[in-house]
Amino acid sequence: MNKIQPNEKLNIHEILKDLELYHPKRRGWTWRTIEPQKIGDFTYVQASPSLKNFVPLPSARNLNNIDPQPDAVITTEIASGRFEDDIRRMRMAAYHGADHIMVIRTAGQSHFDGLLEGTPQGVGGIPVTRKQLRAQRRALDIIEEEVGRPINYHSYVSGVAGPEIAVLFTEEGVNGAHQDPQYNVLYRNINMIRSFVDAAESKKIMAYAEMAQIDGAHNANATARDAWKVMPELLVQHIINSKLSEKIGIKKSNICLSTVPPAASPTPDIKLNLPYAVALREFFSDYKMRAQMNTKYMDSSTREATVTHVLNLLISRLTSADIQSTITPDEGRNVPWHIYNIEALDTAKQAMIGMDDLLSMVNLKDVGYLYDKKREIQERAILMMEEIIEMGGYFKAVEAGMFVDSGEYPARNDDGISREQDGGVGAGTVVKRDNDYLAPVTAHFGYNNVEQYNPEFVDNPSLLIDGCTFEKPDMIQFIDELDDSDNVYLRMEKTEKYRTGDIVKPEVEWLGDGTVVVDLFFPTSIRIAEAAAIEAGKKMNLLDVEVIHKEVLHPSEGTRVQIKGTFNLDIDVKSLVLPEEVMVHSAEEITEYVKKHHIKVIAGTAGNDEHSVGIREVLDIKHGGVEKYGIKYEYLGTSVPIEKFVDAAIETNSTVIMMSTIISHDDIHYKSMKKLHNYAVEKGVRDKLILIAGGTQVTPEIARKNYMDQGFGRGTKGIHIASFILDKHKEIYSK
Ligand code: Z97
Repeated sequence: MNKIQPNEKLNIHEILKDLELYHPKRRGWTWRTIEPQKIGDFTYVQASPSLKNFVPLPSARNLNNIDPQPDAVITTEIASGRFEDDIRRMRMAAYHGADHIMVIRTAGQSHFDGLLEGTPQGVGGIPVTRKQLRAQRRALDIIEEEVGRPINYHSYVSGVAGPEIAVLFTEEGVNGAHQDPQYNVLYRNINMIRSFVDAAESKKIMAYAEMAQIDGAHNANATARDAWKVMPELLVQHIINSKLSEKIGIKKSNICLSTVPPAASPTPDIKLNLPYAVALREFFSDYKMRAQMNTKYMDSSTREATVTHVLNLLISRLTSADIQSTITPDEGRNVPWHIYNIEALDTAKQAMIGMDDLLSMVNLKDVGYLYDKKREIQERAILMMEEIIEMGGYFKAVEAGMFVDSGEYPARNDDGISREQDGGVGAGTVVKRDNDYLAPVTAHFGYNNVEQYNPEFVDNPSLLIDGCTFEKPDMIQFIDELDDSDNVYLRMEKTEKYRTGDIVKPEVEWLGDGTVVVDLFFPTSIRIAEAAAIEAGKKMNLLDVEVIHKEVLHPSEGTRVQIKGTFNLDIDVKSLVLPEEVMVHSAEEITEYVKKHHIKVIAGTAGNDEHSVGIREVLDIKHGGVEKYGIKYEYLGTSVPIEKFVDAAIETNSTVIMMSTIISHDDIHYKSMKKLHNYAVEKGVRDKLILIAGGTQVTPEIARKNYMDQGFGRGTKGIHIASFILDKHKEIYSK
């Protein structure tokens, strides 16, 4: 199973088969190929080659479905708790332009002093295990082949089993990882000495495997009370982790700073975030930037989160981003809605392509506010570094609560996170290596007395045993499952009927979960609207109804509420009546037919409707309208009285009426159709005329119910209408 067609589903059973024999085909991180692209009429400068298979942005429909790709690697975080479901999501994400897929680990895994095996279900993430990694990396091999671009697979080298995880990742072809001992110390309360010793070992391994490393400084601005005040500290945290990584041997081009614009509007976003971004890029110009959006000020509104994301993307384009992360409002809502992952990927792609080559048109000023503010942030960071050195170093500074304090350095609020040197998880577990210590393994940090056996193997101790698992993957012990009540096979058995696509059910978190979201508006206050929304959900027969978002439109006039609930019924695909597929004839066939028959069209926009773009697109030759196939038309313009269509058809001896109806309030579009038909009947010409109605809100079946020969909705092209005219003309005139 190496290749797959877009119209085939990934077979998860196949991916899980013979996993013990699978080994990753490469190690290390891959950047996009960055080169200008000429696509259609446009040249893109900050760009990379298009994909083989993709889903373009919705409006690319009007641009020959082009899908220009920006230069930055684009990230999505996928971790629903069931890795088997996430594999399908990775494929969707790749089609939308993701080439960096980060798997969040299950809550609590960082406090496990060892590796997990098997495939248990996770909470708020995935239990990262060898089997889970293998299955996903194997699936990504297939997916990357399909989209034609390498996909970087990523997770976290953190917690008390950091080095073990780093070894596992190297063995299993994980391409990137977060690694920052400060994260362990501050947010996971893991002992600081243990964290830094483990970091040295982990980073050495990551350097060997050429993984990209992302640090954890951004967690300070997600944790601090006033995120914009921690800007100096963020620089300090970046300095500590990147210098440490570099000294241990990670190459600079694989050291990625996790940069997050610390503020979000309604603060004056760009005035705070741009100087920070410039300060950061200037200090760390040797390294890469992993730009992530701000989650601190993200609420449950997807709209608001998207605007924050776009403003963050503007910063990325005004400065730089080598990896552009997308996290979704899910981090605000804490619900894994996969659809929002895809939306966020599209947001990044759309905004980055939209702001292509911005800096060839605008300059960042190097005098005035931007310069002064940037300089101030840098000076504060240097002062903080100096104070840390004076205090006796990093450990002392952490003990003194220097980090994540809500005062802007040098101001202090004395509410920073403080940890004891001899406290935390794993305290007292670091022991000095004996003089004859020896570990015959590749990429091992620190003292290793290889000389005692063979001085020639100092640089590669594993030669002492003829190679370790890094060189000889067959030595890896693959453990399949350890828990026979919590594993992928049991989960898949329960959802098997949904796997082929013959039975479907709405899905959000897991296959077959039946979860739906409903948007409701009530003309009342927020308290009443919330209760009313839950009641409405129940009356829709949804189970487990919960409000996930609410927004006041006016304190008494109205509230918008979003609920989620479970729709607990299966839909048998065989029982569905599918709308007929629109058949199209070849251009040659239509042109030949039109040459031999008298076909003339009367066209215009009906009633009091002034929209003309849509109808012109299906008429004009330059948009590929019916004219392209030799069909002649008379265009009556906009706001055409219904009777006039028929009168003009009679007058000009026309055979077809194409009536455009864009406005749909009060179903005026369908009312106009009925009127058109009735008037044609009244005039005695209905049998000879082909009546067609089109518009963005027109549904073909409803148009036919309203006596049209055919209706055409959004996405219609000239060829669809011309093909229909051909068929209908044949039917009427060959009688
Ligand atoms: C991001 N959205 O992309 P555990 N190490 C570091 C981290 O920042 C994190 C972990 C480990 C975020 C991801 C926050 N970051 C979420 C430097 C997590 C995760 O497995 O939860 O212990 O570690 O950065």
